Amino acid sequence: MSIEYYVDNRSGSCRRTTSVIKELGLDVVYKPIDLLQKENKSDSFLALNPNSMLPVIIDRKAKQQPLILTEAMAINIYLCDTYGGTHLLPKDGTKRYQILQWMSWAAEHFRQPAPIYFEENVITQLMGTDPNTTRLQQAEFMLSKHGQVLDSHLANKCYVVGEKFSLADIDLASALSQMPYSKLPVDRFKHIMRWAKDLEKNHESWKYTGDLLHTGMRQALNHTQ
Ligand SMILES: N[C@@H](CCC(=O)N[C@@H](CS)C(=O)NCC(=O)O)C(=O)O
Repeated sequence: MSIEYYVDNRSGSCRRTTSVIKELGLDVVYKPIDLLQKENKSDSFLALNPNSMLPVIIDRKAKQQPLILTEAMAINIYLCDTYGGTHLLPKDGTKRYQILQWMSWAAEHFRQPAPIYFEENVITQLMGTDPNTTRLQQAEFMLSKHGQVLDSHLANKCYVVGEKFSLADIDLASALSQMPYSKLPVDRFKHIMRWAKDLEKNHESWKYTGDLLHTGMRQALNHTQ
């Protein structure tokens, strides 16, 4: 097995895949791409992902065409199904489909406001421009609606599906990764806050990738001040 992994540790999307790589103990070849330096816009990177987005993996298996995969959700499902991640995503059974349901909901709904807060409250700061308040209002509307659904679901629960940490927790909690910088207003959802805090406390891989992200973000923001 030889997997190349294109990553920027400050990215919440990459946090999802790095956490799974750590959980599975995979020995991947890290290929750092600096998003702030626009290394994702190079011709060689665009040949891998024309969307110019991280994460990307290339899995080279003997006697097979290399598999280039983009999209954190697809990468995580592939890694779990191929390299022993049934504790994060069972191969079959109702739990698998409940986990996939929440991952899909995270992508379509719950995670949508987070990048808007990040772009308007962090990227504008780095670029020296003003936040777009209309976009922030739209993001706040989405967050109120979807946050309430997740908060109610998590009342009296430690994990999103069943009694175990899964890809569903990773995909949903990643939305909160940039909170200290983006000012994503999630604090009002007390079950979400308790669940997110406990994930950091109880899951080494999740805490590790959170620490990497915060170290990188603090360095990037200090550079601009
Ligand atoms: N849908 C993609 C989103 C990935 C994504 O938003 N990546 C960001 C970093 S968090 C990125 O690479 N942005 C660079 C760009 O937009 O050019 C996934 O889930 O993998």
